[in-house]
Formats: sequence, C-alpha cells, structure tokens
Amino acid sequence: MSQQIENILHENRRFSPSDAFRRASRMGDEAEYQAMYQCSIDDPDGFWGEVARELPWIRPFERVLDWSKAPVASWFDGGQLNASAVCLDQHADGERANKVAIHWEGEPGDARSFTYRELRMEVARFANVLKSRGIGKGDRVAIYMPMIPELAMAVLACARIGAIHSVVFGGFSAQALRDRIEDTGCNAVICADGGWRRGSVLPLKQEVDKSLEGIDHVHTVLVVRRTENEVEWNSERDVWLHEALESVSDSCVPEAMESEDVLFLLYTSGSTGKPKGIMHTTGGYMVGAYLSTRMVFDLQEDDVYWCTADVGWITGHSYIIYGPLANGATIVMYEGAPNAPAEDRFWDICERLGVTVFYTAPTAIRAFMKWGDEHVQKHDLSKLRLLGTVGEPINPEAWTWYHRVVGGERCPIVDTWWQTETGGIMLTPLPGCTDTKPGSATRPFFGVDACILNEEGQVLGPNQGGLLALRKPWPSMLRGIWGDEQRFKDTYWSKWPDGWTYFAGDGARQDEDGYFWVLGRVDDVINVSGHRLSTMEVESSLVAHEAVVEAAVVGRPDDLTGEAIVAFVTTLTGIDGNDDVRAALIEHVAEQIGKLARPQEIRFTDALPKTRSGKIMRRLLRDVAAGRESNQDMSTIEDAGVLERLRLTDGQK
Ligand code: 7RM
Repeated sequence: MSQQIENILHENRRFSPSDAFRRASRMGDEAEYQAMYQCSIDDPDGFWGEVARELPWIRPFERVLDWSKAPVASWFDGGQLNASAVCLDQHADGERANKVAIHWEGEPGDARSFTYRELRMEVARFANVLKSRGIGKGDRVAIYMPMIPELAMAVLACARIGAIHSVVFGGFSAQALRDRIEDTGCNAVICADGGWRRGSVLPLKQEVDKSLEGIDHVHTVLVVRRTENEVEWNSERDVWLHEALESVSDSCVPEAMESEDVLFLLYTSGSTGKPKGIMHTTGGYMVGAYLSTRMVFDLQEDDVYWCTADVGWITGHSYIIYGPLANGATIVMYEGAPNAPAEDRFWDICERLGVTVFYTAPTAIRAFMKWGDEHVQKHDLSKLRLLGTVGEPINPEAWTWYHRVVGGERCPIVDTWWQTETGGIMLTPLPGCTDTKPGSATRPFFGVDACILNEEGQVLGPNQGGLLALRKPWPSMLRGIWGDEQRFKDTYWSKWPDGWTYFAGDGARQDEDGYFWVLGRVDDVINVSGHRLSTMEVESSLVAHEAVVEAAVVGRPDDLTGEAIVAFVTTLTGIDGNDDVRAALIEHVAEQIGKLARPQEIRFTDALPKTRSGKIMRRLLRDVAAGRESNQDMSTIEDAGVLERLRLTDGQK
C-alpha cells in the first residue's frame, strides 16, 4: 500500500468548476454545502426525513431511523411505498407523462424510446404476466438478460408486484447463474433468447437451460425474443414474453410495500466463500438513490443522462434505473460493446442523442485513451456538461485525458466511490462546488461519516494510509446477506469491537484537505475492469479441474483493466504444465464463473510458498506476479527455495 500512497502523493493539481457551471448547479455554494452536510451529520433524522418526504409514499412513515438493532438498520418504519411507482407513476400521472424516460439503442443499430407513460404501461403489462404465472410479493425472480429495455421493465415489474429481483450479469456462466438461482430459491427466471455482443449472439436462454438442470424450484422461465436464435423449449416451464403479453391488461396497481421489505438481492464477491446475496430494502434504498443521483449528477430537467454500466451490477441498479427514473430523468441505455462497429460508438451515441451527463468506468476510459483521441474528436460532444467515473481508483493520467479530450476542459468530473453494499454513492465531489483533484473521490456525500482507521480502530491523521470505515448508518445501506446474518455481521461489522462501524474492505488515506484517496482492496478481492472477483472463487474453480492439485490466485496491476488475474498452479504428478493444460484451465474458469474471471496468466510451479502453518502467502505471490522485489516478512516461510524457483519460471501467458 505504501508504494501506491507514494505515487498518488505527487498528484496535487486542482480543478474548480467554472462560474457558469457553479451558478446553474443545484449546489454551487461551498458555505451552503457545508451547512447542509453538517446538518446531515448532526441531525440525520431531520435531514433524511425531509428528503424522504419528497417521494410519493402510499402511507407516510412514522420514524426515520431505528438503529437499536445495529448493525441491522430500519429506515422509515411505518411507511409504505412502491419503487416502480416512485420511478414511473408519479411522472406518468404528472407533467413528465410525455417526457422520454428511456432512449435505447441496440448494438446492431436498432433503437426504441419510451416516454414515462409508455414505460409505465409496458411495466404494468410485464407485471401482469408475472402475476399470471403466480409470482407475487416476496417471491424471488432471477433476471439474466442483455441490456435491452425489457431488462429495465423486468426489474420494475418485479418491484411493482413486490417480487424480489436478483439480476445476474449476462457475462456470468451457467454455473455461476445456477449458484445464484439456488441460493435465492427463486421460482422464476427472466431471460432473453440472446443478446448482441460485437456482432455475435450471446446464447442466454441456452445458459439458463443448463443452469436449471436438476433444479426443481423454478416453475417459469420467461423469455424475451431479441436475437431470434434457435432455442430449446420446455413447454411446461418456458413462456415467450410476447405471447404472454397478448392476454394481459395494461394497468397494474403497484403493491404497497413496507419500507423495510426487500426490494432486491445482488450477488457480490467477498474474500471468502461463495458470492453473497446483498439485501437492499425499499424505502431507504430509494431515498438514497434518489438524492444521490440528483445531487451528484446535478440533474436538470432537460438532461440526457447516460450511465454506461450494465444493469447486472449495482451501478446499473442505482444509476441507470432507480435513481434517474425516481428523478424523472431521460436516460440512455445501450446494448453492446463500446467498439462495435467501431471505436467511436459511445461518442456517436452521445452526439446523436445529445448526452449531457456521462458516467463510466476508469477501465473504459483507459481503453478509449488507447484507441486514440480521433474517435472522440470526430464527434460534436458540446452538449456534455458533466462526467463521472466509478468502479476502481482512476489514475490521474486517465482522469486528465477524460477531462481534456472528452470533457473539452469544461466538464467537472465526479469520481464516485461506493459499493454494492452501500447501495449508493458515498464519497464524491458535488460538481458545482467541490474542487477536484485527479485520482481522489474527494469528500463524503450527505449523511456519510467516513474516516480512516487503523487495525486498532484509531482514527488516523492526514496522509496516513489505513482502512476506510463508515461510522453512521445511511438509508441505502445493505440490510444483510440473504440467508446468512452471521456472515453479514462478521464481514462488515466485526473489524472493530463496537459492532456498528462499517468496514468497507478498502485501503485509503485522507489528505491535508480532508480529501479521500481510495487505494484499493485490502482483502482477497480482485477488481478486474471494475468487476469484483474473489481470489477464492477463481482458486476453487481451478482446483476443481482434474489436472490441478493446488492453486493460488492474485491480482497484478494492469494498465487497462486495473488489475489482471494471475494464477499459480501445481499440477498432478505426471501432468506437465504445458500450453494445452493452460488453455484448458482458462476455458474451465470461463465455464465455471464467466469470461470475466479468466486468468490472464497461469504459472505452473512445483509448490506454492506457504507459512509453516500451511497458509499460502498470497501477498508474496502478488509481488512475484508484478515482477517486483518483495519487502514482505519472510520469516514464516516454510521453504524459501520455492520462491526462488518461482521467480525463475517465465511469465508466459
Ligand atoms: C460501485 C461499485 C466496490 C469496490 C470498492 C472499491 C472499488 C468503486 C471506486 C473504487 C476507487 C472509486 N461497486 N471502487 N468505486 N475504488 N475509487 N471511485 O463498483 O461492489 O462492484 O465494487 O470497487 O474497491 O470496494 S462494487
């Protein structure tokens, strides 16, 4: 960590919003911001109560926060609301009825738009199809789809009838989907026949079929027709959406949900064991998504807002669907790859649709940088006024490129730090009043009490690297891990003895201005292109292969993807670690988890470096993978020769 701290310390440029931006923004005055932030910390009930009352509650709440059962929080008790009504009905029945909610574009170039009134109708019909299959309040529904409008509709249709959605990213394999389907105990899956990705079809229905072999709790697979590829059909279980839609009504009264009813589960990787089903509930999540979208992206009525994430990740949940739609924004949704058919696809979309606010990931920015300025400069991006990033630390070089080439030096950049677990943005500039520094997520959002602690729980001073912690509950915080309350407590609330300080799993420091610099994970989580993977998951996949005895997986810094996966593998006696085995292992991991988890490099070794008590020394392997000298404590190593031999093996891919 100290090396990273060194690197970042040299970055001390500051960028201020222009006076014009400041004046037109929702929060352009530092003193007003300070007062509002202070109020959110000193009087959270007053602050969040006022924000929450801006949402259309079906029944008003009686209490803002109950933290007496910490670390399980209860927000807006007594209140009832429906997330799909927050996103749709309040606009469809009001002045935004004919405002565009979604501008969608498919990879092949087809396009569809929906006004708020149209979207509400589509969601109501979708919801009625779910009801006709006996799906209702509290049931879990897995969603495995490409980025098409029906994905947003599926999510909102579940919310409308009170079913708990669990979106699984379309890049995950059948095996990964199966693990999640089993853990949720869902009774329905919504998918598409396929999706377009760089000109070919991702066969999603086929993956669903594979994932359901031997599972008996899924009675319905609802299939959207998208790519028209051949699919197998189980007529008792499978239903075409377009056929089912023919016989349903186009209105559906939203279910009155208790504030603390679960809205969705989203699986995420941790340092140990299988992925965790992070639980988010209705009232607090919606309040958090609503306010953060409005303030961080400075939403104005005529904005055209584009977050390029996939809905399969939390960023897509909070900042494509729930937050922007709760605010009545016009959003852009795109199905395919950023370089299909050419490297300027994103900028082409920005120009044609007049995108004003653009939110993407550092890994994408680095790819654009590599592809060259000309792809950006070909297009008129003068409507852009605000840029954002999320998913991993952004290197100052990528930040300044984004600022100069995409933002024409006029757009503030919001570097937003948050997690699946936090539900919404936690550290961020407010674009009209925060001076930014490239690489820093700057300051805490309203109500966020962030600090840097050491292992003992002491607050560290300026520029001391430590652990990022949150000391106050916030409305969109996770409420638990599906089916495993103990793991919820152990993972997030047991780092320090009080039992109510949230441990984020990230290392960070605060500079002399109080700005936060997030340095990356301190646990065994690897962040590849902003996707969280645990070393454990990849290791267990590798050792499940017949040729493998033992595997250790680490992250190595990568210019493009932030981190890349490097695996150290020992093979069974008699099996030679050659290129064929290497290729087979990579394919095996892709099948078990998904392509995103494929090791970039596999190094065969006769043994792994271990402590005398038998623990694999992953930190040491991280240095080996990165090709750097190690200053790790070597006193506990069992066989120092292993390390020497490892350093000598080549790093063939
Ligand atoms: C939103 C999301 C969470 C992890 C988190 C960090 C890393 C995310 C930033 C960042 C530095 C950022 N959810 N992370 N944003 N690191 N600066 N602006 O990504 O659950 O998938 O991942 O991502 O390590 O703990 S996530």
